[in-house]
Amino acid sequence: MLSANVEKICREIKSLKVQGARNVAQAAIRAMALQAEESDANTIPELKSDMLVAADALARARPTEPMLRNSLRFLFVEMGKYKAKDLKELKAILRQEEKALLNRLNSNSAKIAEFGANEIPKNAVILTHCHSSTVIGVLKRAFDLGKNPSAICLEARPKFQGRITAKELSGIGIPTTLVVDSAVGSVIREATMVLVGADSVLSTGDLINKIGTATVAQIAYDADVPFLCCAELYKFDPLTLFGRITEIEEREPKEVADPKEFPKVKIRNPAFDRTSAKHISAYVTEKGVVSPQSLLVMAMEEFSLE
Ligand code: RUB
Repeated sequence: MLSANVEKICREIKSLKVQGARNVAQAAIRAMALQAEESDANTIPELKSDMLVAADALARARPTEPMLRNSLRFLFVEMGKYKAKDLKELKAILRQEEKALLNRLNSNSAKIAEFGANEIPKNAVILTHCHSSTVIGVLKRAFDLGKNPSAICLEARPKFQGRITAKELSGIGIPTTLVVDSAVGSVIREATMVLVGADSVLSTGDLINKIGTATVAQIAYDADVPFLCCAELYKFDPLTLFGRITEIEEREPKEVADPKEFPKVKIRNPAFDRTSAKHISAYVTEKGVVSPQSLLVMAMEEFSLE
C-alpha cells in the first residue's frame, strides 16, 4: 500500500511544488526510503511489492522525466544485489542506497558546475530559460571563480519558473534581467551563450526541456550564439534507443488561462518540447563537455548497454 507521505510527495511532484528534473528525482529517491519505513508489510516480498507500487506512482507523477525513472531503476538494481535476511536488514539496505544515490547526484552536480563554469568566459551574459538547478550551479560556480557573469532569464509561461531562476541568481549576487519569453529574439544578441537544463536526452542527441526551449535554440543558432545544455547522464532515456517515442506531458489548460473565460476555445498546455541536436553546441555532463553525438556513447557506458 502507498504510504500517506509518498502520496503527498506524488501530489507535490504533479502540482510542480517540487519541480525541475533533479529535484523531482531527489524527492522520489527520498520517497522510496519513506515508503520502506512506513510500509506495514510483514514479509520481504510484501515490502518489495509495496516498493514497486510506490515506484510506479512516482514515475507516473511526471511522465517526461527519465532521471526519475533511472534513479528508481538504480535503487531496485542495487537492492537486488543483496540477500537481506529479514525486513529490518532490507530497510537498512534501502536507507544506505538512498544516501549513496543522493550523494552521487550531488557529486555529479558539482562536477557539471566545474565543467560548465570553465566554458563561461569572463563578463559573459548568459541567457537561460525556465528553472534548472544544474544551470544555477554552473552560474554560481562561475560567479565564485570571479568570472563576473550576468544573466538574462526568460520567465517561462505559464508557471513562471524563470522567475525562480531570476530570484536565485540575483540572490547570489549575479546581475540579472527578467524578460518575457517572446522577447528572446530581441535580446539574443546581447547574450554570450545560452545555458539550459534537461528533462530528457534522447538517443538522437535531441533534448526535451521546458516548452519554448526549442524556439530559444533555433533563435540562438540563427544568431550564432552557442547553446549549451547542462545535463547529467541520468537524464538520458535509454528506452529511446529501442524506439520509444518520448511522451510530452500535457498539463491542465487552466495553467494557461481560465477555460470559463474562453468557452469556445480549446486551450492546450504542452509542458515540454524537443530541441534538435543540430541546434545544440554541446552538453555539459559530469564526465565533461561533449557533442550531442558523443553523449550517446557515454550514456551507453553509464547504462552498461555497450
Ligand atoms: C523544469 C525544466 C528544467 C529541467 C532541468 O521544468 O525544464 O530545465 O527540469 O532541471 P518543470 P534540473 O518546472 O516543469 O519541472 O537541472 O534542476 O534537473
